[in-house]
Amino acid sequence: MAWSLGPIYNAAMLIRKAPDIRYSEVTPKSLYLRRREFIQGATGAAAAAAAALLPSRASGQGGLPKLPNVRKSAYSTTETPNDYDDITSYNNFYEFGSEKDEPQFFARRFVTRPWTVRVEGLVTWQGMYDIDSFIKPHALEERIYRLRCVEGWSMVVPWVGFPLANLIKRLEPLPSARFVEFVTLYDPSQMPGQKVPILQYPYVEGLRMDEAMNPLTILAVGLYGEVLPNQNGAPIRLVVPWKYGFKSIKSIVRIRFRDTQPRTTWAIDAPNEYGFYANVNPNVDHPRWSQATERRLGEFRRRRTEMYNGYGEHVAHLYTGMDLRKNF
Ligand SMILES: Nc1nc2c(c(=O)[nH]1)N[C@H]1C(S)=C(S)[C@@H](COP(=O)(O)O)O[C@H]1N2
Ligand SMILES: [Mo]
Repeated sequence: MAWSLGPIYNAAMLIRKAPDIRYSEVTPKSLYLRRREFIQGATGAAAAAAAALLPSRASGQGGLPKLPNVRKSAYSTTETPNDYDDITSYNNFYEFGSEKDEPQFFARRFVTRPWTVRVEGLVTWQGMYDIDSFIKPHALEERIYRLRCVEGWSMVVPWVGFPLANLIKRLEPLPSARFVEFVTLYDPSQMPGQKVPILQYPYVEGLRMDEAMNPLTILAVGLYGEVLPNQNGAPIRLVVPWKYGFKSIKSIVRIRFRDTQPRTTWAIDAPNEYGFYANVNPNVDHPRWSQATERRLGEFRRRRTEMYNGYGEHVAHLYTGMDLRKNF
C-alpha cells in the first residue's frame, strides 16, 4: 500500500490514499483532509506569516531560486558565515567525486526535480512523497550552523530548512521505532562517483530517534536564502550540527523508521575510524589523526575543536551515561 502527499496549500496538509502509485505519478488528482494535521498546519502557517522575512543578503548569491518567507532562528550562531563560494566549492559528496573541488563540476547537471522521498518502515504514513509537497507544510528557517568535518576543517553555513522533528511528528512513527535511516539517491548514470568502488552505495546514514527529534536537527533545502546547490545535497539533505559532517547525508530519497541501528556508509567502510554516533569530540582522536583542532575555511590558524561542536547545552543530555570512547 502506498500513500501520497499532494500539493499542500498553506494552512492545510492534504493527503490522498493512492494504491499502486508509480514513481512518475506522485502528484495526486484528488485529496482529502485530516482534521488534526489541518490544525497543526494552520498553526505553522500562522507562525510563518507572523515571522519577519529574511533580509536579503547582498553577498554571494548563486543565482538559484530564492526561498520565500524564511524566518530567522534563535538556534543560529552569531559567527560570520563562510562565503557562498567557499561553501559551494569545497564539498564532500563522493557520488560526484572524492576530491573537494569535484562535486561543483560533476553535480552540475544533476536532476533534482521531479524528486520523490519514500517513507517506510515503522511509521504510520508510509508512502511516496513528492518533494515539493513534502517541504510545503513546513515553515522555513535560516539556521546558521557550524559544520565540522571529520577530516579537520570547519565552516559556518546559513542553511535554510526546518526541524526534522516537525516532519517526524506528522509521519507518526510507531512506538517500536528507535532509529531513523536516511538513504541518498542511487543513480550511477547521474552520479559518476557511484561507479568508483571507494564507498558502498547508496550512501546511508542514521540517527537514534531522540537525536532525530532534537530541535537542532534539520532537513535543509536551501543555502543563503536560495534553494540548495546540487553539490550541497539538493533537493533535501540532513544537517546535524553537533556531529561530524558525514552524518549530514545529502540528496535523500528514503527515510526508514527502524527498531535496529542502521548500518551507515562510513562505519561500513572503516568501523574502527567512523562510528555510528560521530559526535564532534576533541578528546577522542581519529585513529589516523587528532581531532583536537580544526581549520575554519578562510582562516590559517587552527582553532580548538569544541565538544559537540559547541552545541553541548542542547545535546549533551542525549549521551549521559554513555562511554563516548566506545560510542564514538
Ligand atoms: N550522500 C552523501 N552525503 C554526504 C557526503 C557524501 O559523500 N555523500 N559527504 C558527507 C561529508 S563527509 C560532509 S563533511 C558533508 C559536507 O557537506 P557540504 O559539502 O554541504 O559542506 O556532507 C556529508 N554528506
Ligand atoms: Mo566530512
